[in-house]
Amino acid sequence: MALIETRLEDAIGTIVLTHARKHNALSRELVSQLVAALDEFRVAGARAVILRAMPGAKVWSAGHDVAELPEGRRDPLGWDDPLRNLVRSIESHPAPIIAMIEGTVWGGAVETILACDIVVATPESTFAVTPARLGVPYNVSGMVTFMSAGSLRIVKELAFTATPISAERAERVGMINHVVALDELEAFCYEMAGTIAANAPLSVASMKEQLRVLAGARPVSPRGFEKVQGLRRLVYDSQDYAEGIRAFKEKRGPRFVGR
Ligand code: LCV
Repeated sequence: MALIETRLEDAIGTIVLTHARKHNALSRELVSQLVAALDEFRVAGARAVILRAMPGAKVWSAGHDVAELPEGRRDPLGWDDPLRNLVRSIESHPAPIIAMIEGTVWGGAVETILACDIVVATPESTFAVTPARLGVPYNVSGMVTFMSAGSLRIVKELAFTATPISAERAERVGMINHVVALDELEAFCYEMAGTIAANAPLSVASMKEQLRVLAGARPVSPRGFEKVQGLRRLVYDSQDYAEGIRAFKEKRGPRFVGR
């Protein structure tokens, strides 16, 4: 079943998330379709890509498909997790990707749009970083994505509170590029995409990759990485992690006990 729509016009690729029934949850299937679409755009020589939900979407994406998260004793965000594959595909795509946002954005979908190169959102849009609400130990490269998009203080507030922030606040703190009224959003994004597409694609692609390499360069020692992985394992082996996943599935608030 198609969970996205794609088109390529004047070297501008468009991907529309169309799985509204599940609020575009980033399932393995949806992610595989997104990654395939980006591959097709790369082969076709797209010079800019717009990633959006369907017009009128109340939820842009509800984030990782919680039903596909392990219920414990396994890293929920390991290397081959769909969300990790999606973020890497976005970051390594040669053309700039503009995330065109209307509606609410949750969890791994916030990381997904922050991995995009430019984020343009309506004033009504919100962004919630939710691992703490689910009891999930977010992963190291995901934390780097957040740290590349906002100051450490802002990332801490988003991660520790797990509450949505407005597009206006996200723009004010530099996490997103523009806040644009809904009736101007599409024209604004396609005009920017056209400007990018008219520039030298090799220059743009090399600068995108340079910025990825430099932004992702973090001095973490093997011992430091192993310590972080050990801390994350304590979380995904915990009762609280199992409780967070179970509470979501049972549509109730979680009761965390700190073990
Ligand atoms: C699977 C879903 C989802 C969903 N997965 O509609 O960043 S981390 O670490 O947290 C990472 C692991 C991650 O990204 O986790 C997911 C984080 N996302 C969230 O916490 C948002 C969860 N969703 C919601 O809070 C609500 O669905 C919102 C507020 C987005 C929309 O609420 P609304 O009342 O409009 P429903 O909740 O009724 O959702 C409609 C259907 O989509 C499913 C949900 O289970 C329901 O399916 P059923 O009708 O089969 O029950 N759904 C929503 N989000 N992330 N499935």
